[in-house]
Amino acid sequence: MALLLALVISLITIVTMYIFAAKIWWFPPLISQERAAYDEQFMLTLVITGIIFFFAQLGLCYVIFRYRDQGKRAHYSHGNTKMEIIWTSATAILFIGLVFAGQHIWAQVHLESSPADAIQIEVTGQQFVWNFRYSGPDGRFGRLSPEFINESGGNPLGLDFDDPAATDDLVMPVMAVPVDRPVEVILRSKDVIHSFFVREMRLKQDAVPGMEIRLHFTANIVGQYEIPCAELCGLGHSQMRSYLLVMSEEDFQDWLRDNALE
Ligand SMILES: [Cu+2]
Repeated sequence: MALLLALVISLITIVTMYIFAAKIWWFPPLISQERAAYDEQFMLTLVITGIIFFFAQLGLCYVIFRYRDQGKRAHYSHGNTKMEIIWTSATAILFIGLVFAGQHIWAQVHLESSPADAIQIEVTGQQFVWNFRYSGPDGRFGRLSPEFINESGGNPLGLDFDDPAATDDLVMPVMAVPVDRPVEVILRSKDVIHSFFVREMRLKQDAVPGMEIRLHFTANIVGQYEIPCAELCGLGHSQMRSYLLVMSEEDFQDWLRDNALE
C-alpha cells in the first residue's frame, strides 16, 4: 500500500512537471519586447520552485515507503529543530530574493516616467465598460466635469464642451495604438476599482477611483488583443472587456481621422 502511494505521488509529480516543461497551457506570445524581463523572472521563479517541488515530492515518497507499517510499534518523533531552522531560513532568503528581483522589474515599468514622445491615452473604467480618450489634433485633453456625464447621450466621461480643448477629444470603446511607439496610459475609474489587463503585454494595473495612474508600454506586434477587466467589479464584471488594436502608424492615423468625423 505504501509502495503504491509512493508510486502514485511520483507519477503525479512527473505529470505535473511535464505539463510545465512542455508548456502545454502557456501564456500567449509576448508583444512587447521591453516586457521580456517579466517572462524571464517568471521562468526563473518557476525553475527554482520546480526543482524544490521535485525533490520535496521525492523526499515524501521516500519517507512514505521507508516508514511504512511493518507491524512494529510506532514511536513519536519530536522532529529536528536544527533542520527546521535551516530550511525555513533558506526558503525565506530564496523567496525574499525573488521578490526583490521581481520588484526591480515592476518598478522599471511603473515608476519610470514615460518617454517624451509617448502618445497619451486616457483609459477610464466604469461598470461595465472601458472608455479610451485621445486628445485630438490639439494634443490637449479637454476639461471633464461630472455634471456633463451623459451615458446615453454619448458623453460618458463628462467632457465640458465650453473648453475649446475638449471639442476635438475622441472617446472610443476600443483602444488603438500605433506599433513600435511608446504609449502612456492615464488610468482612471469612475466608480469602483477595475483592473486594466493585457495578457500579451504582461501588463496589469488597477484603476482606482480618485486616482490618475500612469503607466507606459510599447507594442511591437500588429494585432488585436483582449483588454478584460481583471478586478471583480460587480454583476457585469465578466462582460467588461474591450480590445487593444495595434496597427501600423498609417492605419492609426486613418483610424483617428475616420473616428473623428463621426
Ligand atoms: Cu471592472
